[in-house]
Amino acid sequence: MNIDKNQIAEHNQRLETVQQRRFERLVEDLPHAVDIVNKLVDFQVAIPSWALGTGGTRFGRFSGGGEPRNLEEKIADIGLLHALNRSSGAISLHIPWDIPADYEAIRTLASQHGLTFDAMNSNTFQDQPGQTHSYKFGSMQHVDRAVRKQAIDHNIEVIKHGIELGSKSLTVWLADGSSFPGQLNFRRAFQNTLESLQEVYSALPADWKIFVEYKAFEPNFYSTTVGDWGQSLLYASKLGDKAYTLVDLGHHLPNANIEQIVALLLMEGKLGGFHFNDSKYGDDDLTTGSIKPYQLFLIFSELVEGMDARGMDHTKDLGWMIDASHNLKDPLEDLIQSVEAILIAYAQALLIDRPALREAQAANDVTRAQEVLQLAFRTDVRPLVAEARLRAGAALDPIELYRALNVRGELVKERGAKTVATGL
Ligand code: RM4
Ligand code: MN
Ligand code: MN
Repeated sequence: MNIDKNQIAEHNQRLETVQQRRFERLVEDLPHAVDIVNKLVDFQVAIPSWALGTGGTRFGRFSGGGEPRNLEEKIADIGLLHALNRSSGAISLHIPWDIPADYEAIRTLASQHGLTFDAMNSNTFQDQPGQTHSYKFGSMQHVDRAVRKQAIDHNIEVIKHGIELGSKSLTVWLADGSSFPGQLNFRRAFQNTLESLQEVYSALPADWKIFVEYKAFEPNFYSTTVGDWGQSLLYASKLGDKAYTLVDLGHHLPNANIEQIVALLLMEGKLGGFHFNDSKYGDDDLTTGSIKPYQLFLIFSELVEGMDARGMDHTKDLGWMIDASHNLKDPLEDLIQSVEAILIAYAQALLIDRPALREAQAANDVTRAQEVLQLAFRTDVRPLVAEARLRAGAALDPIELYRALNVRGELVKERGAKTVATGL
């Protein structure tokens, strides 16, 4: 199925008067509103190929039907999303779930939908059919050099697929760790992992980045070999200039101050990428902004402040990606909501009166500092985000249009009710 420009135009026509009124009212109080809208138009968030099917839990999986059966259909789904919001212009692939059979055809298909290829993801957390060595006891950390070598070779193969597609980065998330005290020698595990990553690093093209993603626990529950931002930063620093830390919002211990982590990584020039999602407990992979929108805003506040302090380009200098996959909502509706939440938090962060905040901080005026932040957070910026969509040729209300066009119903008709996308 395709969504054409006329369908979007008709939908927008119906909602435009109300939007105009809301936008104009907001502009009266916000002199920089148009600058913010322009920044929102430019901001793109990559969609992970594995978020297009209904995510399972370890207790079950309830497919909503019409799930993409192959890479082509995953691209088509993100194409629909991008047509609706014009903010999802990239796809992030996971290998071997998404090995392209024909690079040229896949590149063409993606560009027809206005999509580029964001970070490539390797997978050494599952054993694949026919694989020589098992990753049961880890991959890059493994005590056996042959297993490590297999994991290294896999990552190099992922880079090769990425080169063919025009990707510029590799994200490495390792499930490596231990579940029982005594199982691992921590130093040995770290050294093995570092050496393995070094071999992968030396296969990176000059204009590529490698993102080292950390996670506090799961699937291992006693130790994780890239367990937190400190460990990730150690690896990234030892690897070199092309290596960065990747922050996945769901990968921290409860109540971690993620905004502070982000600020310091940016200060060190070592924040590379971001996986957005939300969570109550662990790596819940819930819709971004659904549980802790204030935290998301505070994170964006540090992102904007830290990027501006280094003169970074908001759209290009960090890898922005959603990493969510849960089991209740229609995945496309979930992604529309996540992208919207990200743009709202970004817009609110852009609204913060920075000079006033700096002044309050310098004067130890704690009350005022909170007022400045919360004034931005409590501003309803949805008309700005909607305006950005309108100007970019997207739908004013993407979920409404998605439902009005019965996109899921059409996908079920095309693909069947029992299709299961590759992924978790
Ligand atoms: C992990 C991590 C990775 C993702 C896998 C599927 O928890 O978030 O980024 O590639 O899940
Ligand atoms: Mn992730
Ligand atoms: Mn995760």
